[in-house]
Amino acid sequence: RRTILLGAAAGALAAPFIRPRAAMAAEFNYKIANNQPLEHPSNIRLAEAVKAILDETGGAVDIQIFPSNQLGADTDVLGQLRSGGVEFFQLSPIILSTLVPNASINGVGFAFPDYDTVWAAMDGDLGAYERGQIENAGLVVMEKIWDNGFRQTTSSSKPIVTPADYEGFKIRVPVSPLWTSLFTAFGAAPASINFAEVYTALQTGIVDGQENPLAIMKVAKMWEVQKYLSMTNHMWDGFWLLGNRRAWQALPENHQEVVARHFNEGAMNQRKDVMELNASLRSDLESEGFVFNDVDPKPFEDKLREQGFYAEWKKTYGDEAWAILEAAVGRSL
Ligand code: X2X
Repeated sequence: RRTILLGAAAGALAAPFIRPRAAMAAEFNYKIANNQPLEHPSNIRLAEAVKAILDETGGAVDIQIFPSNQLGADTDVLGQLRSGGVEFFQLSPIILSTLVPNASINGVGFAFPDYDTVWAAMDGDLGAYERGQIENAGLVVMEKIWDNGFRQTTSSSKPIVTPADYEGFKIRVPVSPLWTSLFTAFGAAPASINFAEVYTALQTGIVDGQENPLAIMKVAKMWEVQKYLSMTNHMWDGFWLLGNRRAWQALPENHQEVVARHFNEGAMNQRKDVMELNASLRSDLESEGFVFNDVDPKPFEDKLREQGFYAEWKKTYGDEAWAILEAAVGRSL
């Protein structure tokens, strides 16, 4: 059995996910990294998937999970994925846009009204479009995207009720031009900070707020450093499961099939887990101390339009991509 080195503190360095070792040395020892704590459904389903892959390949493909940014901040791990230092990586398409510009198109502000529309789009033409862009950039991507969720806004000082509440608001955003642009359009002061540093940034007051889906608020214990949780639902975000192309091509076809099948099954199960969690997360987070408020998205979308946000991003993504987005959400933006 592997030595257990699980660090108690978030950010513990290179602590491997605990899992019994294959009876025989594996032919392919691969790593998969992500930014989420072990308790997040992503890592629970990933643990199942890598175990099934190990079993079904007769011990040939042994993939170790490195959660919680143990291999580095997201933008660093993206570099490791490209060089082959890490073989697999789960990453938000919006952060991935630092390498694949049009991958972030699902993150356009207020584009998606609900999850049904999200899954039809991401399992349909919009997802296929993003995967095509990702493959053109030299990376491998699994077919099914994992859920991060609809993003909500937290603050240490005040609830966000109207767009004016964002004015001058110091908010952490993940590293991506789309996020910076969105909050700049609201007159906020966005700071690009990798997830690995968010808790500390909030604790030390470098920023007043941040935005994330409820499941992340829970596993990252955001109530310890934030007070108000405003249901802004300003974008939907997921995690593509990416692969290094050389590492992928080194796998025989029958192993590729097993790996892809279990990763995609993991995504489908993780979506259900997050959905079930969503039903209880609000009351759960309220009992942890968060003060919730609901938000009417209409004035926020109007403000973005007035600021030229949609026109600017239509130009950036191009007419073809924009048409796929509008078809996916069933309206013009
Ligand atoms: O960095 C974030 O806020 C997170 C966890 O939601 C993403 O991966 C985009």
